[in-house]
Amino acid sequence: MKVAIIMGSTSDLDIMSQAINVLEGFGVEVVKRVISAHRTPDLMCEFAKSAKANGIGAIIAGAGGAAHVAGVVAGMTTVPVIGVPIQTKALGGMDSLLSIVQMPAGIPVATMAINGAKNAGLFAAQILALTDETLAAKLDEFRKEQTQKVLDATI
Ligand code: RP5
Repeated sequence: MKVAIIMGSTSDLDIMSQAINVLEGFGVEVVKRVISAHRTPDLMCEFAKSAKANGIGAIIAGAGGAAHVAGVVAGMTTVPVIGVPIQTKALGGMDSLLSIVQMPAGIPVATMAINGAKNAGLFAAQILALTDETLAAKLDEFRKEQTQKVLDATI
């Protein structure tokens, strides 16, 4: 299974590349697209409706401001959608967070922290790992190394 990482603008790439790096580091195939709910609504619909048939196991959607792409995509597919609110200059990303997190009952989006793209990548990997033992082993190893780094830390 693949993970799709979509974002509202190329200006989101700096943050969203953290999700790309995590997933590609685990050897997960990543489909990357700029898709805007407002600027390319037809593309967004086409992408969401074909995601499952295209072998996408999780969708990570990053956007800032009036960040609607995660929620609208979630309304058109049962592939799990993970939303990443991107920090904004005007409102610090609270606008993005509130645009993504408060979904109506029935259409869930797993909302990460503001700029939380790394955790989005890890969360998508954990979803795929439920049916992929090799990936699950890589995640276990990642956790062990992370724990060891804390244990080894000196101050
Ligand atoms: C959103 O507006 C994008 O996701 C981006 O975070 C923000 C600004 O977009 P640009 O004006 O940089 O294209 O749609």
